[in-house]
Amino acid sequence: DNACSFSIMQRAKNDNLIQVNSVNPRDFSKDKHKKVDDTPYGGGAGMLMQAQPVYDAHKAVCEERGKKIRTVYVTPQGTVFNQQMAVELANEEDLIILCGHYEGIDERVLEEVVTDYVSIGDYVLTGGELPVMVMIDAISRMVPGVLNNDVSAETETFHNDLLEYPQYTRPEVWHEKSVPE
Ligand code: 4GY
Repeated sequence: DNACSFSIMQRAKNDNLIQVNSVNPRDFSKDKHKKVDDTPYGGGAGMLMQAQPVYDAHKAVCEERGKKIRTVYVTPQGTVFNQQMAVELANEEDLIILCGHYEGIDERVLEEVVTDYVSIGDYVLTGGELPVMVMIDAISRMVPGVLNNDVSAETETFHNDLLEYPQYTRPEVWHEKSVPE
């Protein structure tokens, strides 16, 4: 949530256009040391997040909202995220983005709670935190009112896949280069 506390995102929150909350599976651990990870069956490096704390954290959010909530898991194995997906997800009243850590999450809980598997690109990061923040940012700016003029969201979305023309501001001549007609 702190990562979304600047500039456009902060204004969007102040204007009640978006809300960003985080829920920590550790708070749902039944272990006396608040353990949420364990070694993978079949061996291999690292640790996995256990099903129970993730499931209970997810369940708590859905119960608080009184409904099932579309749930995205960010993983390099997912469908590569694009602008159209950002627009579509921005239409959801509520959205859960599940963030993996260590080597990932026990597959059984993913089978039960995840509705969409999304990747932010074909490379591997150390955790799901950055992908989650990328998605929150890209989705939030597509919520009506978040950008100053909702024309600019529209322009960028529909004006041929993201890229605008080169732009110029004052001064009219800089390093002997004039602003084109
Ligand atoms: N790329 N797109 C990505 C990623 C890291 C182990 C699961 C990506 O979405 N996520 O690289 N994630 C892994 C690290 C746990 C997430």
